[in-house]
Amino acid sequence: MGNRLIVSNIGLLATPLGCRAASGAAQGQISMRSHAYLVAEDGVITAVGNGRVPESLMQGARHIDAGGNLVTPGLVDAHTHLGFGGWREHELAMKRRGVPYLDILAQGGGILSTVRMTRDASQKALTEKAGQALEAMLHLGVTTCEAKSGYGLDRQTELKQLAVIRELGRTQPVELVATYLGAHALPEEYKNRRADYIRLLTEEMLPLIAREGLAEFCDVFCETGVFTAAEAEQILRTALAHGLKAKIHTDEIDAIGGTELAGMLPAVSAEHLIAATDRGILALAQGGTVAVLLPATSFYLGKPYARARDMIAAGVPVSVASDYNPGSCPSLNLQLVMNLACWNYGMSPEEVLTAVTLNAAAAICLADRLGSLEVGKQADLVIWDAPNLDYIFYRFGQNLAKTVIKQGRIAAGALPHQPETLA
Ligand code: IZC
Ligand code: ZN
Repeated sequence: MGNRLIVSNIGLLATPLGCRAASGAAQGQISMRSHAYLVAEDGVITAVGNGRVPESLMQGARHIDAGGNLVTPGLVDAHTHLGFGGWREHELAMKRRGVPYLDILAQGGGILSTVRMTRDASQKALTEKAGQALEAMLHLGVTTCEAKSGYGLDRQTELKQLAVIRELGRTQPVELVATYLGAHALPEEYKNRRADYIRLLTEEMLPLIAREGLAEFCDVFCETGVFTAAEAEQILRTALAHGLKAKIHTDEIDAIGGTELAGMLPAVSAEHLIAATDRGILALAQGGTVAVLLPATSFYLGKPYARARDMIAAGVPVSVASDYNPGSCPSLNLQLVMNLACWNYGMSPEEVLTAVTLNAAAAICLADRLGSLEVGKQADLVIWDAPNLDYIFYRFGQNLAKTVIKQGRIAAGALPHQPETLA
């Protein structure tokens, strides 16, 4: 017999179902099973049932009593800038005076100040810092996380950032998916040589990263004063030709065509979308592109909230993610993000659950294995300190994840009840 885990006495097992992003009305249709149990063998779910666990299954199993609590899939954070040197609290006073995010960047601050600090940091220091962030995320219920580079911009530091992600993927429980974001800003040393920088990305970095398998996705910050939609298209088409998959930061501040590009390529996901137009939303629906919305960034930058309801109505699968980064969202708390999505996007708790599980998994092309609790999927789950799904949107502001299980093993948190292991 394999390595069997049984989670019994689940008050409510709430999960979306399927191996693809859920869109439209289906985003709010989740399976709610009362008095449930779940069985996993070698980290893969082999049974989900109701009532008492059959005695035959209990023999030799590791057993966790969920204490009548809510169980959901492990949370997936589909958009983070996980590894960076330093912080940017020195920008707080400027932000409070109303200096816009893009003005700070244009003055050589913002992303470019984090680039300087990341170039100066050792790989060891970056690994320790990002590792601490992942540990905090894990305790909040996050079992999988996308992580972007983009604070090196030069060859050496981008490779250092990707090496940090790779090392952490091997040494701590949160599963990581790496994204190359060399097109995050034009580095200062290329100030008057835009075309040269794009050539560095397309002719040197992307072929190298693809060849060495250092990232699965390529992302571009398509925004006023950063990269145009035409530049984003050139970079992302090159990435696709090398076998990477496409993501795009677009319509965070201004709508300059990146969302239409995302739907046309199509990109796997388009992220931010605060300023998305009707045409952009239609393009995402046509492309089957996942909208990754980042409400904590709207909160922190004092920006409007993305049009999540219009996107859902148009049939765009919506995910929500943290955007953890030192500039526009210094928080990694995905539970806070879930609450903001509920109250500021007008999404139902069921829609938000799908957004941070199945649709987030789809945004990183892992929905065949992650994002729902059903036979054949990986046993990544959270036992909450909550009796039902509404409760985690109601008791906002504190960590309600109690026990976090990654691939069939307890990765964080206390046991809800004393474990009752049968010999
Ligand atoms: O460091 O400001 N929007 N990239 C695009 C960011 C925010 C991260 C940052
Ligand atoms: Zn971002």
